[in-house]
Amino acid sequence: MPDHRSETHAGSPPRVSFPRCYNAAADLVDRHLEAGQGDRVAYYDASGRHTYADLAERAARMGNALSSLGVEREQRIALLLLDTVDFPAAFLGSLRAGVVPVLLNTLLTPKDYAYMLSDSRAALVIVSDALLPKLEAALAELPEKPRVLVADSPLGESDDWKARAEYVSLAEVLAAASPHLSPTSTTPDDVAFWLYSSGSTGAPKGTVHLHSHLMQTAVLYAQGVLQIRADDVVYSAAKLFFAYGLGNSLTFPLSVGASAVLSAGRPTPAEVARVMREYQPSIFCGVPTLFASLLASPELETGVSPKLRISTSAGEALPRHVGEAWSTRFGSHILDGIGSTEMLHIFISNRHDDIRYGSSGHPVPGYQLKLVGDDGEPVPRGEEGSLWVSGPSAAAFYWNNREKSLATFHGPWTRTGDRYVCDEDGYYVYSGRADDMLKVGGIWVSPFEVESALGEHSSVLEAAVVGHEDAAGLTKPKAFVVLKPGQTPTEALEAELKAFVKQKLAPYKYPRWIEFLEELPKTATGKIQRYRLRA
Ligand code: 3UK
Repeated sequence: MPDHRSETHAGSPPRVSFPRCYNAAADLVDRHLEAGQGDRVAYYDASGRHTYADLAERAARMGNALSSLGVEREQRIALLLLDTVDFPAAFLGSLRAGVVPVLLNTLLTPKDYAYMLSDSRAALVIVSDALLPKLEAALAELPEKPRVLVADSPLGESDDWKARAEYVSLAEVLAAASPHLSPTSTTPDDVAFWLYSSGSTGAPKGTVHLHSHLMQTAVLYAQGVLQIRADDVVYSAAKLFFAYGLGNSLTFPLSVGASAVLSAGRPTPAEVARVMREYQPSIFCGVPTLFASLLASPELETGVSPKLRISTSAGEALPRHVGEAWSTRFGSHILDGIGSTEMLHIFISNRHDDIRYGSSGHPVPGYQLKLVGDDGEPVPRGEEGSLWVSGPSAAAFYWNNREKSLATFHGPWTRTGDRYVCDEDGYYVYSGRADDMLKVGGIWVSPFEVESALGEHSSVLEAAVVGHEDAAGLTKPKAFVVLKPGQTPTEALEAELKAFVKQKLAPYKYPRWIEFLEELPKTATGKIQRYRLRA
């Protein structure tokens, strides 16, 4: 497999070039074997360590097993898998065979899976044993049932499925398959995999990505900005089914021959601390809620991972105080960056030597941005606008959804639905979703800004702000607040929080009502469901 060249000419963005015949799975794995690096560790998981040579063999067996089960090139299969080495093997084996894996979020409901399986027309599902009951409930709703391959996982509670004729054991088909498989002669533009992206309205959209997109994100973001190296050990608390986790735990480490740690369980503070202690990762990837809860819990003591050199945060904006507290406590920084399922990974990010907490940083070289006003014209520097992004990893389209495709993908440009300000120094500062903005007294208020202000109060764990009608029918901010353990909601605290926000922000932005909750309603990927709070 020819090597990639990322060429940088002064003033022009880096370009990654691909040969006409290109298979991403072969590119990510075979080059390390060809370079005599087959003995290096690609993955650590509960079953042990897995070298690049092992991974190559598993992926080849997987591709052959799919063919033996009648799955053909360009057909879709669904992966409903926890983070174990079976996930990269299934993903890479599919791509190698030209089969298109559809990555399913493991936290969804049977109803969601029924929709995604019928929308994608997946010919086969590879499911972790622990998730089989949810899949079964989904399959009950489908007129045409896909084949089901079941993978053993550390979370599997029973082996009862092994006695059922309709289920095939993944371990058994892999053992029976040949360990050699030449990569299918795909092109950089061939469809490689799908991810489902859920919006605030409508059904989730199958977001179609191409073979070239993986290496684009690896070269532009991971190598260019994150500066991942062969001696790194990556631990991403964000799982592989999420575009963020797929890059962190698969594309990025494999692109340079580094190692990744996979953990099948929920990333609780205790679990994160265990992995940190046991594997000493040099790169840790999380989401803001996790960084905040790690800081608030006693599990993760200072010095737990002496090799940690950098962490990344994405999914939602990292509050400034969280980044600062983390840096102080652990002596290494968090790089906040914004990415999306549509763009596959991060396209605006902070840098090792240039971190401004409270901002997403600068565009990742290779991506172009524009901030436009309501008239569709670029806004002046310092003014808020809708963010559009252009770059070589943008999804081709949404499957089976012409209307949403047209609304999001405009030639080379992708509409993010986010509102941003580019400040005097060129830092991009997130100011909320286009669809969550509030007009208060005729002036825009970003709920996010109010949430960050509340988050800076020492009693507050997290907060969500939505628009709420007052007696006059006018929209004003309302806050839902989750207090830190040990704090009690009182009227005095409510008054204190209001005064706190008034003093931090323009006074009209303060929440007129505060409701205390045990937890915020969130999507399976951890985003606050403001529509549920509005209801
Ligand atoms: C929001 C952020 C502020 C923003 C993702 C990294 O989150 C990812 O993908 P999704 O499709 O959501 C995309 C939307 O999430 N967002 C993400 N990161 C930030 N807002 N600051 C951030 N740092 O609204 C964006 O449009 O779930 C993140 C890599 C790959 C991803 N898919």
